[in-house]
Amino acid sequence: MTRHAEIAGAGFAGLASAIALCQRGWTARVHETNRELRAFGAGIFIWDNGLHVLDSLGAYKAVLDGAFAAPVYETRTDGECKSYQPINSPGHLRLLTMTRQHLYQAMLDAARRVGVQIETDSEVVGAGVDGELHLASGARLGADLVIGADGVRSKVRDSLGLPMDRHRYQDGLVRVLTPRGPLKGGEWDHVIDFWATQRRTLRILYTPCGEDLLYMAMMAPLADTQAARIPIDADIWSEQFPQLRPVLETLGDRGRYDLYEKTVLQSWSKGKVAIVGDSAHAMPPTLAQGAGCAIMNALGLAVALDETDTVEAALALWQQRERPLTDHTQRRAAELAASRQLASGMAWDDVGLKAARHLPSGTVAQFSV
Ligand code: FAD
Ligand code: 5PR
Repeated sequence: MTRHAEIAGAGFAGLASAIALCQRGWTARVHETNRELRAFGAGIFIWDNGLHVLDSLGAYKAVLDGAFAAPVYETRTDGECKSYQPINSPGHLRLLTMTRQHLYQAMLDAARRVGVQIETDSEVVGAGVDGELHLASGARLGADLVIGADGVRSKVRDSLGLPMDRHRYQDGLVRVLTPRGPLKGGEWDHVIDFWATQRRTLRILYTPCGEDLLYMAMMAPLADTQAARIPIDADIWSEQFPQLRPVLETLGDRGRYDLYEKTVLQSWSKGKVAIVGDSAHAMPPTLAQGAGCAIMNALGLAVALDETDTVEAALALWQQRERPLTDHTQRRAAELAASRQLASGMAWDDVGLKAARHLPSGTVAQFSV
């Protein structure tokens, strides 16, 4: 008997879940509330662990083709080098940067190849623990497994009344993509985490995403209404980061500000419903592992379903096996967000890199290409 999953949300978690299930003989239908399938205009970092998952999902080759592999990740605070980490060379961790749309398209293509069904303009309002997905249209869809991959404001999660802690932080990021302009070659091919702590604390995570595109994650406290504003005030930011003025002046009204937040669920499942990705474990982006953990756990869920006789047993095994690493990563990301310790080059220790070094369930050490 073919088993069937109904999935809320065609983000990274929903697509990864659907692909991994279809690869294992399930059918899967994903419901996306938006009319169009696309990711918003920012960049994203994917560490080794996430790359392994993408390989297992059949999306790695397409991701590699068009992603950027910076040779170095630096932290510079008030002009002083705080860390200088080689990446992407033999003996070092891999950390690719790309646009969200690039990653998303590679996953969408992989999903279509394995027969994932995607319904756009299909809003989910909740779920039933016996395996039902509830749509805004009134439809109730039965399934062997329901997955809530509907992001940080998950309606599936909330409809189940799963106990949850939510935390918001003082800082957030304006994220923006822009042409690299004159900032190319040499040090401008590095990822550079620029911090300025004099007068006001601001930060720009300067991230090449390819030959021509630059991603900037611009951190400002929510309370700094001048810096957290869109359109970006090129003068305020250039005063702290004069080297970046040529690109800061090109931003126009682009960018989106999101506050750091964290949600911790008591359980990632109830009955035949699993909660995957940000809906289960949103975390501050300080370790760049939100999507990495989301797709690891999506794959891990399909692996657990393969190893057990019932969905309930699989959900228990899945959480027991996968949750400790995500909890660890979320805790460390939260500490870094609250303390601003990244300004002293603090992320590159065994604690911070534990997820990046992990070989996820359902993956093999050797990449296929
Ligand atoms: P989402 O990406 O939020 O997807 C949820 C999907 O569900 C969306 O398509 C949404 O439209 C849909 N949806 C929502 N509600 C409904 C509904 N009711 N019915 C139907 N569909 C619905 N992670 C990294 O790994 N690396 C990074 O560099 C990184 N940088 C980040 C920077 C910032 C500032 C932030 C805030 C996060 C960052 N992350 C990063 C985290 C990463 O973006 C998230 O962890 C990841 O997007 C989670 O994927 P998801 O599929 O769980 O949720
Ligand atoms: N580090 C990385 C990152 O992508 C972000 C942060 C830290 C690699 C956000 O994009 O602190 O926000 C951060």
